[in-house]
Amino acid sequence: MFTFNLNILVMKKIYFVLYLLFLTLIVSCSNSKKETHKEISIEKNKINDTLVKATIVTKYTTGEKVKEEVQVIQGTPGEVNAKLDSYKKQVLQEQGEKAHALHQEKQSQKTIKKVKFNLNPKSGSTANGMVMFTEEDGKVTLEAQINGLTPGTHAIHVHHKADCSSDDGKSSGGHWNPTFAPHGAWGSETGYHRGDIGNFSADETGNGMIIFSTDLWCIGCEDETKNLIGKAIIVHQGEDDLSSQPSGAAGARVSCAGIIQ
Ligand SMILES: [Cu+2]
Ligand SMILES: [Zn+2]
Repeated sequence: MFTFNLNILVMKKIYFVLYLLFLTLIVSCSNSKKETHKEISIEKNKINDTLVKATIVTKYTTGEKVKEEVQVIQGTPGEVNAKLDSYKKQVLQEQGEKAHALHQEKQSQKTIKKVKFNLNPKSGSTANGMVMFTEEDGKVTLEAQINGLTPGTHAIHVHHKADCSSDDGKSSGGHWNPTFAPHGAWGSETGYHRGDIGNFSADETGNGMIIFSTDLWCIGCEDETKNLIGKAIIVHQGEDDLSSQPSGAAGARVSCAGIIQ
């Protein structure tokens, strides 16, 4: 009965062409078969504004050639609506999945470098702990946890050589200073060593920690003014006064770790 009604009505065809903007995404991520866009033409019954036919044209470029895929959805108004809706949902879902996959790919391309090692007691101390360097997006973050210290302020630096063999830690050399700057507070206008991390404090139980980030370091890169590998971390008994040359008068070296991969 309903089909009959549709046939006798004077139908005016209205075509809508929907350019789905998000489809440009496909162009950027598919390989040889490139989908340029989709066009959806909708034929409507003028009187009660219901859908009777929908035509989906998908255009592809394969090299120089442009190809079309035509899909016609026909049926009772309810059927066309339902099919078109589910088709739109499917397209949206596919786009979402593609965008997600692209995002995941980018994420996995981002490399995070990490080195982690133990700090060992020196100069007759009990100071030990863990040091971790993480490089991400051109920035290196140092996280150090030190236990067995005397309560109060302690200096921590990057020293020249990954050699903790001597009992006093002096085998690690002086402060790492690839730019031949004076010793100082990190960021100081008058200059500072690339190893001048500074000070941190240990609580009354002798535990301390420090987190420090900079883009002036790297883990294993070519630039020797930035590369931490082959250097050492030294924790001192005393505080770095951030001015005394050549190393801030921080006293004995109580813990040492070689920065190796
Ligand atoms: Cu030092
Ligand atoms: Zn220094």
